[in-house]
Amino acid sequence: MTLNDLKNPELKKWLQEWIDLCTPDAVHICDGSQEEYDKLCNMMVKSGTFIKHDKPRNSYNCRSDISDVARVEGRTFICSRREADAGPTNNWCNPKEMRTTLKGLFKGCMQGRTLYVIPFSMGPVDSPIAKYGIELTDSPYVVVNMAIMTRVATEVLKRIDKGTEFVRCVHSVGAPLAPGQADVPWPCAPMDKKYITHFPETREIISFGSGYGGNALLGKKCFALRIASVQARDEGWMAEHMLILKLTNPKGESKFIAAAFPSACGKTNLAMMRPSLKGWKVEVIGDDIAWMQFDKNGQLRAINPEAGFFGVAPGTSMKSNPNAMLTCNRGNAIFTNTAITMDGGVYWEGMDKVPEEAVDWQRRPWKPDMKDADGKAIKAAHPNARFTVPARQCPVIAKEWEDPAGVPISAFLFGGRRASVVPLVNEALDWEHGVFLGATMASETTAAAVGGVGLLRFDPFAMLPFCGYHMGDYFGHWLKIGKVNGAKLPKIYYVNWFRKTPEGEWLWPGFGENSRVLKWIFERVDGKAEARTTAIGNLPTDDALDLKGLGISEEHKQMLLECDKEGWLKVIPEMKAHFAKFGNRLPKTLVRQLEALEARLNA
Ligand code: GTP
Ligand code: SPV
Ligand code: MN
Repeated sequence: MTLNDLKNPELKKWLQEWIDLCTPDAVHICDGSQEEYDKLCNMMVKSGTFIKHDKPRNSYNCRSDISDVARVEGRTFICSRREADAGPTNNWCNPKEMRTTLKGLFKGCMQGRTLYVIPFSMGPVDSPIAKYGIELTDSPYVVVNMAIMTRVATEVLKRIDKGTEFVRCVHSVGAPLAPGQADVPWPCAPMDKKYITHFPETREIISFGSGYGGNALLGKKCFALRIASVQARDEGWMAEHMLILKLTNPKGESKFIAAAFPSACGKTNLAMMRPSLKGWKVEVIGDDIAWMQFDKNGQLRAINPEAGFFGVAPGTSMKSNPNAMLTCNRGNAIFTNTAITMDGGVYWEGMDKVPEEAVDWQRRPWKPDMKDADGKAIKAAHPNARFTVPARQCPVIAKEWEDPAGVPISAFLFGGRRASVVPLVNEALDWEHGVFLGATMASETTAAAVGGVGLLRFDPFAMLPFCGYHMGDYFGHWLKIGKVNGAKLPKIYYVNWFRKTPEGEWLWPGFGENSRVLKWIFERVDGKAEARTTAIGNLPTDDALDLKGLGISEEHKQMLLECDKEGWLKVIPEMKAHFAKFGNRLPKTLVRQLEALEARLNA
């Protein structure tokens, strides 16, 4: 398709305005074909952006600029008309002011580059839960990643041209090329010129200056969470930072579970885990985002709006996450900021075999024993190095993963990185208590966003950086979901795989062993497994959790499964301060939940 084939005057006007402002050398409308993908990858090999791997097959390696390695929360803005609608957890900017700033930045920003028009669907093209978008970008890296992560198709553009609504996404790396100026492998703009902006009322995203992950692949966090959360609020559904998995017991009975963990806190790993428990099976529907609606029978159904995995590479191995490794090994992958081995393969920290030599993510020679000036080991891969792979290649992709109707959800899990206080698993007393658990979730920060790592912060529902409106109203939306007439509500659990001993060792082996917790949850949903009610919720009774063969000491088991009253009482003032931020938009129900928790702890 070419620009001349388009008939929709609004669509044409929007495209033309951006073309006129950005002044690219050429415009290319993407069709999502393999041919197009191969052509762009070859072009990037020639330009020095990509290196082709010898293995896995048809895979590429890409190293970003060292200043452009993760999401930039400090440069991310919600430009709602009223400041109060963005709420205390978002950076707000007046939309008029932001548009003026962006106009200045975008003027001529694509000089020397091609503007790609990417028509994409979030979710199976024909699903009633799916939504469409168009991303304009001057980054071929973004085009090929979007081709894996979303469904790019001419059919989508045809439907948009006929009037189907879509989210307008505009992206530039913010690095125009003067005539004759040579390009760099990873063009981007300096930090103070990066802007990841959202206009919730007009369903628009405009992103400038970064080429990395959620800053640039606009279907992901910008659309599928920040804009979609606003659409979900307005239309009565849910857009959540959740994996979706299918859990099957030894009898062959299956349940679907969705789990919200903050960035780099274990969603991809849990979604495709290989259970250590015999006879149990986990299959994946999605590893990062869930869109959910009630069907006419009151059953909550979820789709994965994405089509690929943009997974954290470090820590991924045949031992920790064999199914992610096997997905990558099938080829068609893009590795960003990993190391390259001397025989043309890929390497990152935590992979099974450490090479004697490699080229690190900053293109420097690397050896395992190398230390920096402070004596710290030099990492071969960036801690937020990622693989992009098609979901359909995953050996444990569930057969239902593209079902347009979605899969029925039986349980929600919340979780995060907590070295202390939070037990291995805790069942909410009811929906409202579950919403309280989600609203008071906290987790240690990770390398998925630029900033400090390991700092404890409240991250309600793992949505702190992703909720496109006032978080107090978002809590209210969750409470409202609980009151939908005839709704079959999922049971809610709070899990923590990241407990540590006072000496700093992991208390829980995690990964495939997390199946022991999934088993308990499966059986609780069926009303079978035993629990004891404590001040913080329902915890597994002493023998309800299957810990056979783990070799966990009694002392550690106690730590993992206890209600640490003292620890929780210490957190109460922090929870109060956290809630105070939301002012009068904090639902009273949550205030009552907090008071009730305090009373139970003091009882
Ligand atoms: P995003 O893609 O950023 O949203 O991350 P995610 O939530 O999908 O996290 P992912 O599964 O990629 O895990 C992030 C890091 O945590 C990896 O280095 C994993 O190896 C590690 N990890 C995952 N699950 C566990 C676990 O059960 N225990 C421990 N100790 N580490 C884990
Ligand atoms: C996250 O940070 O939660 C991710 C990676 O899933 S990104 O696409 O960069 O948002
Ligand atoms: Mn994520």
